[in-house]
Formats: sequence, structure tokens, C-alpha cells
Amino acid sequence: MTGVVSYEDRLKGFDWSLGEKELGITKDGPINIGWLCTDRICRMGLGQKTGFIWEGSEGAVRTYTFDRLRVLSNTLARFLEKHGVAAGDRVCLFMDRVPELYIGLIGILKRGAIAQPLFSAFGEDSLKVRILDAETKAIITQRKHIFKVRRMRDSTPSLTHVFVVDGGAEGLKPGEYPLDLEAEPPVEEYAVHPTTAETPSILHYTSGTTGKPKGAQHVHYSVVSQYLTTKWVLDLKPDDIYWCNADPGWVTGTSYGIIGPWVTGTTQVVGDFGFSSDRWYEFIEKHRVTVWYSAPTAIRLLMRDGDAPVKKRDLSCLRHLCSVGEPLNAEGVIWSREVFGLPFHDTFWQTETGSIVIANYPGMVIKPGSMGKPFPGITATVVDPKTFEPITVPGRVGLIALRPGWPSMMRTYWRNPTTYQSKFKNGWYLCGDRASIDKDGYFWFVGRDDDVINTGGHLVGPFEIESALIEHKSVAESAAVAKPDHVNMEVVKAFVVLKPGFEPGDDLELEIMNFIRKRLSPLAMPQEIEFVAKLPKTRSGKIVRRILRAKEFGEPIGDVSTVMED
Ligand code: 6R9
Repeated sequence: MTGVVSYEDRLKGFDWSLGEKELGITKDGPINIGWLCTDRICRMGLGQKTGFIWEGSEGAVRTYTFDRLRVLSNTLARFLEKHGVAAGDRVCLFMDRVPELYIGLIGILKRGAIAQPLFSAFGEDSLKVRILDAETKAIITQRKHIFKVRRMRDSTPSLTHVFVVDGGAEGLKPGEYPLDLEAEPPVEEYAVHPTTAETPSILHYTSGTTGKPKGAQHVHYSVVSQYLTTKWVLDLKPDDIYWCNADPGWVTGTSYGIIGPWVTGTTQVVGDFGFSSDRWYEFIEKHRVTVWYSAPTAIRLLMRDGDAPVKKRDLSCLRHLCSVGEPLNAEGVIWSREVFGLPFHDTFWQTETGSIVIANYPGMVIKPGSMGKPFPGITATVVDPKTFEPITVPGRVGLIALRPGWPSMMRTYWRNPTTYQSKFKNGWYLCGDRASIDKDGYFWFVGRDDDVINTGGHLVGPFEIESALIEHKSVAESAAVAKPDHVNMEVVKAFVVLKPGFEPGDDLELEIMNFIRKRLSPLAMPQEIEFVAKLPKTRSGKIVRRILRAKEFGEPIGDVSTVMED
């Protein structure tokens, strides 16, 4: 491929300071993500370039140049300052994917405050837990969500300011203020707060599998990782039109749905609407999207809907596709090659890692079903679950472990240093996932550590079972979990969602069983298949196997605040 620097060449002599140099920052000097995403881009002469194209659910389109983004985020920063929001205060973003959400994050960072993005679909309880934990001072929200904020205000004393971005002042209660960015006097020049490398920037709540949601605390220096991974893995170039379909309530929607594209001066498009294969393809065609960052949950739904909606559109604009969030089934890569002529490049990372750590690099040979190789500067391995020593045998499964110290690594869990410390063993940061590494250095995902099934002392990962199931023509989605068993302690049970046109029944169950028997070891074979209409998922689209598992074991299901209710 021309124009692509090979993975091996990138590795040679790699140092994170390369990112500092390109961004014109030093570790000891001022570093402000908000400034780097807007002011710096304008200073590079790109002020009149379109930075943001927004399409609302009803089809309205708004376009912003980088200069407009700069001025509006200044205006927001000044507004916060006027209302007494100080550096270090937590400011929650609680909105649908409206422009104020994106500009809001930049403005909060310019003010030197800490942004706390949350899914607007959260109910008041999920919201409250996180506001209490972060002792959030202000929340920026929309009219349509204010009732949830109001219902929890009596029990969230830290929350002194509620800013409402639409509908003016009418009907607002004490402590609620209208924030109409377009009506505020535009702030051409704003003295961006002198944040430095280690100043906290974003507090991203992640629930993990059990227990209370934890706030992964990031700092402004994270931008070095986000910048380089955006350039090298997402492969963004000056003329690209980039679409990341993640909501900023999920880390993908901030690291690569705000910071990544803007810090590289790329035009990004955002759609404030949910999944629909027709609408998504129409969106790509209409805006001439060139680079698309999506997730397996969406890719599986697109596969379910088949090739017909793709064929109606001219999607020749697409040139690079990436995926994150869950293991990407080999089937997804093979399908996307067929229908788009391009493979999805799987990328692996976490809220805690702040940026991509293992990836299928552009130009690298993709082994479908593999997560690829560590990003330059990232030392990744799999370690033995008992000794925490690296496993050197290719193909042997262990815990994914990273050597701490890359720029976007979380610095702690907000006011929870004990849990933070518990993630480190033998000098490694443990991701909580299992994988193996093959002889060529490719990582193969097995499952979340808690999702692994122990059948007669053998550990089986859900991913291989689910990948085998999804290859069957009737299967849209699946989840493999443990169910209790007298003899083997645990056995595998599979939950299956069928594609339209297929009827659940004993015959189909038998057919699927026979189909996967050829692909799986006897140990991994499910004892039972249950057909379900849908699987429990987080708001970022991850299948929550522990809920299905807990039901099988008759155990409590734990924290469900990030699980979709509908
Ligand atoms: C960015 C993000 C992190 C967890 C992670 C793992 C799973 C993410 C994956 C993947 C297999 C991939 N995960 N990417 N598993 N292959 N390419 O997803 O952050 O919401 O914190 O989730 O998601 O289990 O540990 P977060």
C-alpha cells in the first residue's frame, strides 16, 4: 500500500515525545486539550476548515468551522467562569449528541475544569450515583432531561448549577440557568486555563463487571496517545471525513469522537440518532464519510440486515474501517470485506487505557478474529493468572497485561485508590481480559476474565463459542455463559438471537448444535441453546454476560446502571 508507514517502521526508535513534538508541547509546559483541538488548529491556518458537521435526528444539518468551534468553546469556558466554575471543579455533560455536548467538552477543558460525560439515556439513579461520587458542581443538560436532574437535586448537595442549553430561561427554577451559546456574546479571545500534563481532564465512569461505577481519571497529557493513535491506527488524513458512531458517554466517543479528530484537524460528522442500517448507510453516502470507527454490536446488526441496504447506496467514499468495544468476530471482518470491499480493523482498549493499545494497523496483514498487535510504545503481553509472569508459549491463554506509563493511562479511580492499586500485579496493569498471543505476535481475545467458563477445570472463553454460533445463517447475536452443573461445576449455555425470518424450535437448535460441533472442541460445546429476543447490553453496546450467568446461578445481578433498560 502506498502512503502507509509499516508497523515495523513505526516501532523502530519509537518514543512518545514524537507526539509532543508534532503537537508543539513539552511535558513541563502548558498542555490543554481544548486549546490543542481548536486554537492550535486555527493557528495552523485551518480556521476556515470545517471541523464539525452535525446531523440531528430530524435531519437538520449544522456545520462549524474550526474557528467557530474555537470561539464557541471560548464562550462556554467564559460562561462557566462567570458562574463560578473553578479549575478542578467537575462539570457533567448530560445531553444527547447535540453540538453543545461536543463544544461543551472543549469549553470545560479550556476552563481547566474536569469534564464528566454521561449518557443522557441514564435514569436519575444512574446519574445520581455518579454525581455524588464525583461531587459534581455543575451539569450541562437539555430541557428534555431536566426532570431527571431535578428529581435528584435534593440529594446531591455539591450540584449548585444546572445549565440548560435550549428553551431560554422560561420555567427554570433557582439554580438553573439558560446557556444559549449562540446568544451569548462571542468570546474571541479567552485565556485558557494554564493546565499542564498532569492536570485532570476527563472523568469517565466505567462500571466494570461488579460493584459501583468507578471514575477513571484522565489528564491533559493523554492527548499525546490520542493524537498518535488517531493518526496511525484510525489513519486520519487532512482530507478525511470521519465518523465515530460512539456516544461521548462512552470513552470511545470522547477519545476518538472529540479529541482524536479535532486534535488532528480532521472534519468529523456526528449523527444524533440511533442504529438503523438504512439511515447509517444514507449518512455515510450523504456526508461522503471516508473513515468510520464503529463497534461489533453495530456491525452484527448491519450483518443481520444483510447486503440489500448496502447495495442501495454508493459507499465508495469509505476507505478505512475500524472497530472497538467487544471482540470482533472473524465473520464481521469477512462480511465487511465482501460488502464494503474493506475489512474492519479491530482495535482493543479500555476506559482505563484512554487510547488504543492493541490494534490492527493500516497496512498490516489482518488475521480475522485477532485484535492485532500492540501500538508502538505499548508493552503488552499475557501473564499467568497465578504468578503474573509473562507467558512465552504461543497460543497459551493468560491475562492481558500492559506495562504502565503510556500518556493516556488513567491516573487513578476517582477517590478510590485502593481499587486502582488492585489492578496492578508484578509491575503490570491487568486489563481484566484473557487472550493468547500467536507466534507472529498477534493477540487473540478469549473473554472478560469474569466471563470465562470453568467446565471440569478447563477454562473456556465465550468468544470462540459465540463466533462459531454467529457463522450459522440463522444467528444474529449470541452470548455464551456458564450454567451450574453437578459433575463439571459449570457447563456452557448459549443464548441466541435469530435473524428475521427464522423461527426458534428444537429442529433449529439441533441444526445449530450440529453446525458448531464441527467448529468447537467438545468442552466448549453448549449443553443448551436458549432462543431470546434480545441480549442484555450496556449503553456502549457490550453484551453483559454476567446478567445471564447470574440468572442461571440464581445469584444477584449486581450493578446494572449502564445496562440498557429498553
Ligand atoms: C474502549 C472500550 C473495555 C473492555 C475491554 C474488553 C472489551 C474493548 C475490545 C474488547 C475484545 C476488542 N473490549 N475492545 N474486547 N476485543 N477489540 O471499549 O472501553 O468500555 O472501558 O471497555 O471492552 O473487555 O476490557 P470500555
